[in-house]
Amino acid sequence: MSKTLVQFIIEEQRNIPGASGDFTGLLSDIEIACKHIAHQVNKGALIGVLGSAGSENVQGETQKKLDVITNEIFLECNEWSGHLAAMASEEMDEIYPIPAKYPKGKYLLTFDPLDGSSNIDVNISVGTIFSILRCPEGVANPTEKDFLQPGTKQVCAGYALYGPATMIVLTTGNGVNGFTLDRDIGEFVLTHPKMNIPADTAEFAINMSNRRYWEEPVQRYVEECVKGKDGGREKNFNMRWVASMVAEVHRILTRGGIFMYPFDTKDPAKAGKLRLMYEANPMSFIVEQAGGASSTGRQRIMEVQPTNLHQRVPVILGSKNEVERVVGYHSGK
Ligand code: P6P
Repeated sequence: MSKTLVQFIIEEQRNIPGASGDFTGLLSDIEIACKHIAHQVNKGALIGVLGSAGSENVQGETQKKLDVITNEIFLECNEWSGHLAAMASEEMDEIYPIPAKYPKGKYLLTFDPLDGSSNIDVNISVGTIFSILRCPEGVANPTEKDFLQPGTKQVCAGYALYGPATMIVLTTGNGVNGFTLDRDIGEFVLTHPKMNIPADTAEFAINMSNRRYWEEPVQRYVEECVKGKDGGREKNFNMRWVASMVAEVHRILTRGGIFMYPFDTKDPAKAGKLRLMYEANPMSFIVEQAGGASSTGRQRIMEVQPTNLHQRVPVILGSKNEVERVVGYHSGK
């Protein structure tokens, strides 16, 4: 019989000295939230959840109905059980303190409840991204600054992918494992143990319409990929762009690749498009634990010291040898 996600977490917990079961309970709550979201996403038009909510989020992006619904699901599934001291979401400007009527716990949770939601109305895969940090010792009522920890401080990172199959992929710092939702038993079961990213690839992912805004090192790297053997590379490349980071990262975990949302001058106020705390950091933890690399082009993403809950960073992640090539171009090699 396949190992369920809860069984896997409990067995993992036995490897963590002093683990209280708090962490296992938190992951179980997150799993339930992802099951509810999978249901909403899968039903889509049948239950009237597609289309715009008619509101904007803190990012200035028009919210889909499902952005709002999935954010509420994450809050409701995780606020009551006493494992968290606070939460933070892409969809909320301020942090979400645990209501006084519930016990507080020792973890902080950041999440993007529905990443790639611009795809939801056209039935393309979307996902949820989450990251778990420890609440600083002795902090009973955390504020935004308590969340501003570098990615190396994450105790867990994961995503749910709502695609042809619904999956949860996560790491607790001991490799990366993938679980597929078996709707017959209502459980996520282990289907992709010890996921690993090949060090080399012939597939790159970037939004080419931004080419004129990129810095020279990225222009050079992408040009070489496009030219392939005719441009000095030892092979020809293929290109993908799904506009759903979870789908892109999952493809890379499955068959390798490099994903880039680099710094661009399209909007000088933004260092890139992707958010550090609930997109770049969790995905970087997963990618590194699977043997890949993740950089801003100039720095390991997980070592960036956050200054703002919703700050953005350039993202270059995936197959180690290709990421290192792009980083090398940034340093003039
Ligand atoms: P663009 C989705 O909105 C997202 O945050 C990531 O999931 C995705 O990789 C990127 O933005 C797509 O951005 O500019 O191509 O629409």
